[in-house]
Amino acid sequence: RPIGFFDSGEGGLTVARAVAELLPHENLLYACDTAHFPYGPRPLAEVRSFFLRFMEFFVEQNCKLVIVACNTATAAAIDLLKGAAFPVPALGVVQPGAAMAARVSTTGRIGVAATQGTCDSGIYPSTIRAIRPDARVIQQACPILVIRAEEGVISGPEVRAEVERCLAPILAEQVDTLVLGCTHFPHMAAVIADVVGPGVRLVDPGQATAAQVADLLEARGLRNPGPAPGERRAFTTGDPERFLEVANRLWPGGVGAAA
Ligand code: DGN
Repeated sequence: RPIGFFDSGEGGLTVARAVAELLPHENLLYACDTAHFPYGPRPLAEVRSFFLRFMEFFVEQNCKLVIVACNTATAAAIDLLKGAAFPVPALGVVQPGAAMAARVSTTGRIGVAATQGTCDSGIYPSTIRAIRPDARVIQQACPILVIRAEEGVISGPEVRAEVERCLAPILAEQVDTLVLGCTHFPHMAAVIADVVGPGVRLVDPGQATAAQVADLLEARGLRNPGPAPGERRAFTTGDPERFLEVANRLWPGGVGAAA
C-alpha cells in the first residue's frame, strides 16, 4: 500500500524526497492539484475543500498513510488532521516543522517564509509558541518564490535577487532560525542558505515530517520491509507532461509515470 502525498503542485516533492531518502522501500503516490495552483492566495475554506476531494482519492487508492505535503492545506485542515477525521492516518507538515524550529533556535527569534494563506492563518506562530512561549516569530509571505519553484527555476541571479528581496524583512529582525514554511521553498534551499548566511539555521518541515512518518509506520507495523525499491506514481489535475518535465528537473528520476 502506498503513502500518499498531496500538494498544489511541485512543492510536495521536497517532502516525498525526504521520505524516499529515509524509507526507500515505500511505495509513493504523489498527487497534486496543479489546476488550482497556487493555493497561497485562495481562501482557506476553498483549499480545504480541494484537499478533502484528494483525501477521497487517496482512500480509493488504498493509501496506508497520507502526508499533507503543503503548509497551506495543512493550515486549512488542521482541525481535521488533529482530530484524526479520516479512515487513513493523515499528517501535516506544520507541527513537525514548528517543533523542530522551537528546538533548534537558540535566541527564540524565528522567521517563517510561507504563503499568504499560511501566514494569515497564524498556524506557525501559535504552534511554535505553544511549545516555546518565549519565541518571537516573524512571518513573511513570498508568493513569487512559489511561482519560480513551480516553474522549476530554482537558481541563478534573478532567483537570488528575489530571495534577497523576500527575506529582507525577516533578516532585519535578527532571526537565528528560518522555517521554509512552504514546501516549494526547499527546492531552492541552496540559494536561500547562501542569502541568509551561516548564522541562520534553515528548518525544512518536510524533513522533520519524514522522521515522524518513519516512527508512525514502525509503531503501527506498516513499514514496507523491502528489499525491492518502492514504486513511485504521480497524479495531477493539470498537464501530466508539463508536471513531469519540471518534476524531473527538481528531483531527477524521483517520480515515475504521471497521469
Ligand atoms: N506548497 C504549498 C505550501 O506549502 O503552502 C503551497 C504553494 C501554493 O500553492 N501557493
